[in-house]
Amino acid sequence: HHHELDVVTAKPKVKPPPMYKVILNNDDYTPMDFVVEVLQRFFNLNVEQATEVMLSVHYKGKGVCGVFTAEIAETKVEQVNSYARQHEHPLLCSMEKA
Ligand code: TYC
Repeated sequence: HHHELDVVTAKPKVKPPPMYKVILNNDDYTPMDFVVEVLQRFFNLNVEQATEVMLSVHYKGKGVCGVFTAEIAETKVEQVNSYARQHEHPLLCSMEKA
């Protein structure tokens, strides 16, 4: 329990935190312009970037909005799903380990 005193020879063992991809899932009903707005609002994408991600989701089934630490990713997922439900769209945001 005196490892903390080994200030000179101990190598810095700082590991990066686990990262999570925040995912948008495609559906048949959410309007494309709403998805673009969500991507701009919650992921700070410009309209061109947001349109690119939206179309990728539309054609491939899902797409990555961004990569974040666990707490930030969880908050994004909650905010997007809450916002979509408030607007009565079925848009689903989820996360998976990067
Ligand atoms: N597929 C939807 C449509 O045709 C658009 C859409 C894109 C929905 C991305 C969800 O995450 C999504 N209106």
